[in-house]
Amino acid sequence: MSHVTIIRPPSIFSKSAITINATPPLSVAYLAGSISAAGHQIEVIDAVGEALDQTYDCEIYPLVANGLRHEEIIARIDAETKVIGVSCQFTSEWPEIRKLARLLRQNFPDVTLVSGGEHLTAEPEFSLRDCPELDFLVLGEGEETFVDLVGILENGDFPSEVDGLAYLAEGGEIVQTPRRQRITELDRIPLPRWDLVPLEGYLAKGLSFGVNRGRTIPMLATRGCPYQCTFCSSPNMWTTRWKARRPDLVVDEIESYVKQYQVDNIDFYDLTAVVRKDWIIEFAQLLMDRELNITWQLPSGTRSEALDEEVLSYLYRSGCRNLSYAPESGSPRVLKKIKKKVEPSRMIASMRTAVACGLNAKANIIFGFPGETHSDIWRSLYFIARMAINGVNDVSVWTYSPYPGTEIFAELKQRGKIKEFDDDYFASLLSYADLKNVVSWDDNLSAQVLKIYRIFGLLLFYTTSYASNPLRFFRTMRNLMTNRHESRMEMTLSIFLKRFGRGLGVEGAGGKL
Ligand code: B12
Ligand code: SF4
Repeated sequence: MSHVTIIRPPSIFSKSAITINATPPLSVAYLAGSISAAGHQIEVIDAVGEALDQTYDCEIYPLVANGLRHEEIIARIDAETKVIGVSCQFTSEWPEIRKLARLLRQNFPDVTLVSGGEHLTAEPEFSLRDCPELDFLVLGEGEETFVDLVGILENGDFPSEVDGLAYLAEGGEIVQTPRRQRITELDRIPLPRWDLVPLEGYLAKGLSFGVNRGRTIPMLATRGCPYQCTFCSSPNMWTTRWKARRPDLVVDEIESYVKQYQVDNIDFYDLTAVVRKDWIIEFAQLLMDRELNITWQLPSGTRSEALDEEVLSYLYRSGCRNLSYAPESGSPRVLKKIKKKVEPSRMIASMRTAVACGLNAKANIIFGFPGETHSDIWRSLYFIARMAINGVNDVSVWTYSPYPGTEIFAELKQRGKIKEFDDDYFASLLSYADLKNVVSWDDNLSAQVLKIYRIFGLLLFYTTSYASNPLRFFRTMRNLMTNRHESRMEMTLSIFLKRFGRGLGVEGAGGKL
C-alpha cells in the first residue's frame, strides 16, 4: 500500500475576468476513487476548495490566483507520502504549476512527482524540459495509468512498460510510452471520492459551472466526443471515441448524492453528452421514475443533432433546466474551416424548441478564429440577433485562444505566430473572458476591433432579447431580488452587483454569490 497525495492547484484568472468559476474538482475526485479502490492510502488537497475566499496576485504573470498559497499546500502534505500527483487541467495554469512542482521537489526530495491533465497531454516534451522536477506525466485519461504507475513504483520497479506515460530519461531524452487505450467499460471506473474533497463549501455557496440552482455536484455520464473541431483539444486528449455509462448507474449515482449531500442540482461536465437519442431518453425516463426532485444542467456546450422535440421534452420533464449549445460561429465559412459540423438554422430550430419546452438555452460564440473576416463576424452577429429573437436566454461571446493539442494551435506554430511558450502566451489564454485585455490571433482583426465586436455582440443579444420579451426584464428583477438565478445573465449581474457593492475588488469564488 502506497501513500499518495493528489493536489488540485489554485485556480488562475485574469484581474478583469467577468466570472470566477470555482467548481468541485471532478478529475481529482475520480483519480482518488481509483487510487483508493486499488488499495492505496490517498489524500486530496483541493487548493481551491480549502480557501474559496482567498485570492492573491501571481508572481510570475499579471494574473490572480484563487485558493491556498503554495506554502499552505506544502504545509498540508503528509510526511509519509510517497507519490504526489498534481493536476494540470488548464494551459494557463502551467507557470504556477511549474513553480509549485519546484517547491514540492525542494520540500520532498524523495517523493515521486507526477502530473497529468489536458495541458500535459498536449505538450509533454515542453513540460518535462520546462519542469524537470516532474518525474512522470500521465497522458490522456488518467485513472488506469496512475494506478499502474503507483503499483509499479511501490514494488520498486521502473514503469517503462506502463502505457500512457512520459518522462525524462537519464540521458536527457524524452521517453513516451504508447498512449493507453481509452477505458471502454466506463461502469467499471470507481466513483469519485467526494468525501476527500472539501465539498460542503462549494455546495453551500451553490458554486457551479452552470447556473446557480442550489447545492450542485458535477458528474460525468459519458466520456469523449466523436467530433474533431480544429480549435478543441478533445480529439488529442480523449481520441474520438464516445462512450456512455449505463443510464441506471448514472441515476443511482445521482440518488446517492441526493441522500448523502442533499444536492439540488447536477452539472454534467460531459464533452458531448447527447449523442445517442435512445440513451438520453432512457436516462431521462429512469430519472423521472425515481422522483428525486432535482434539476440538472448541461453547461459544457452541446451539439443539437439529437436534440429534437421528443428529446427536449424528456429533458425538461426529467429536471433539466439549462442547456448550453455550442454553435461557435454563425458563418458557414468559419464553421467549415473549424470543422464544426453544425448547421446554424437547424441549431436555431432546436434552440427554439428547447425554449418552448421550458428550458433555458445558452449559446457559445467565439470571435477571432485565425482567418476570420469582418464579414464572418457580421454573420455571427446576425446569428446572435436571430438567437435572441428566437428566445435563447443567454449568449457567451468569447475571443479565440489557441490551446495546445489542437489543429489550429499547430498551424499557428508552424506559421510562426506562436513562437515559443513564454509566460505572456500563458497569460494571454485567459483573455478569452476578459472585457479589457483582448488578444487577437487573427491577421484580419486587431485586438481592439475584436474587443468592440465582442461587447457589441453581447449588447446586441441582450437588448434584442429583453426588447423582444419584456416579461424577461421583470423575471430578472425578481430573481435578482430573491437571489435565484435561471440564466447566466442573472448570475453574472448578481456577481457584478455584489462586487460593485464591495468596491469592485476581485474576490475569491467564495464571495461569488
Ligand atoms: C468543467 C470544465 C470547466 C469548469 C470547471 C473546471 C474544473 N475546475 O474542474 C470551468 C467552468 C471552471 C472551466 C473553465 C474554463 N475552461 Co474548462 N473545461 C471543463 C471540462 C468540460 C470538464 C473538466 C472535467 O472535469 N473533466 C472530467 C475529468 C475526469 O477529466 P480531466 O479533468 O481531463 O481529468 C482526467 C485526465 O486529465 C487526468 N488527470 C487530470 N489531472 C491529473 C492529475 C494527475 C496526477 C494524473 C495522474 C492524471 C490527471 O486524469 C483524469 C481522469 O481521467 C473540460 C473538458 C473535458 N471534458 O475534460 C474543459 C476544459 C478543461 N476547459 C478548457 C478551457 C479552455 C476552459 C476555459 C479557458 C474557458 C473556455 N474558453 O472554454 C476556462 C478556464 C478557467 C481557468 N480559470 O483557467 C479546456 C482546457 C484546454 C487547455 N489546454 O487549457 C478544456 C479541456 C475544454 C476543451 N477541450 O477545450 N472549465
Ligand atoms: S468542440 Fe465540442 S464537438 Fe468539437 S471536438 Fe470539442 S468537444 Fe467535440
